Amino acid sequence: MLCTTAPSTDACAVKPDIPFVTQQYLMAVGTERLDKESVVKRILVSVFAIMALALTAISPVKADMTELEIIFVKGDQNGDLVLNKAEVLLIAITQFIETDSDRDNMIEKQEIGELSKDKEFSDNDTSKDGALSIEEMIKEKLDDFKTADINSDGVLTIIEVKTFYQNKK
Ligand SMILES: [Ca+2]
Ligand SMILES: [Ca+2]
Ligand SMILES: [Ca+2]
Repeated sequence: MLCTTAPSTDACAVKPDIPFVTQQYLMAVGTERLDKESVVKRILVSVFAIMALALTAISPVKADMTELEIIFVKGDQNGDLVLNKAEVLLIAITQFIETDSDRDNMIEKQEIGELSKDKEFSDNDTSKDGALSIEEMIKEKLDDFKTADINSDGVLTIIEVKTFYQNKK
């Protein structure tokens, strides 16, 4: 078909554009494929990063990880890189059981040694009987959780945990 009308009309404007549109379509498909590949790559990279982090946590060589980071990674049961309330309480209860060597469900001063001189221990001991019960500890941890959760989204990031402990010092 010959373009006898002005180039701005449909017949003349669209027809020469077909190869260009096809080209664009192919480019778009190509780009989409690339995007999918890079998404897969990104997922793989983050999986490896998490695995490396987890391996560092259980390895006897602590590498550059602080004790806080190790507790964080170990405590992150579902591996979403944040700690929810249940995960924080599980860490706290596990620590409590490990510390309570005489199994009377109380942390006495002799069970934590030097730490009993810590302000945190006397603070936590709300009944002031010189020992810390599991209830006192859970209450304290839930209060801590609220304070540490700066953006109040119900989970703690490593940054929120670090900030909390830095402020506590
Ligand atoms: Ca988690
Ligand atoms: Ca005890
Ligand atoms: Ca948060």
